[in-house]
Amino acid sequence: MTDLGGLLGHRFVYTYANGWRYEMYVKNAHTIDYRIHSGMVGGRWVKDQNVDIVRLTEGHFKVSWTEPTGTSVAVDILPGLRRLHGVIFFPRWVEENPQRTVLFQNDHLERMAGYREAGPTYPIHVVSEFATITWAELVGENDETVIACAPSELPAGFADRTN
Ligand code: FER
Repeated sequence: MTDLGGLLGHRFVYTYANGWRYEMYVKNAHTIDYRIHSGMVGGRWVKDQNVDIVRLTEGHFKVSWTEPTGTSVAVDILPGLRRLHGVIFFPRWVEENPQRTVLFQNDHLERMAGYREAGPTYPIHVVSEFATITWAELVGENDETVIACAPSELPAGFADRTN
């Protein structure tokens, strides 16, 4: 179950059933870059997030990680079905002040660590949602140009494809 061929180097744009739109670039077997186009923390973007990636079975992958903010995420991706399911575990301080995390996180890692330590962490706000993948493409691994600007600059067509 170690063949990540259908996932590595791919860019996915997807919309959760609650309307939140995300973009994930699977940069390599242990790293993602991403942008959040809309939702509770729309406008947020991150490069070089360390993640755990496994293939559960043919065409079904799982990507899991914990952010510097303390937010944890587990995403099941089924590229062939254009289907995805994500569970996001938000610390209490993010739910209370989501705008604190809406930035290019790489430039503010110490600030995020400070917020994480200050909390409060609990109760965790759990968001479990299915999503439809509206854009999937193979761009290749370790390409720094794929996620290189803030989410507002996403070309409109990326969000509209459904097949
Ligand atoms: C996703 C769900 C949540 C995702 C990223 C997050 C890149 C990150 C959340 C956060 O840190 O606020 O599908 O994909």
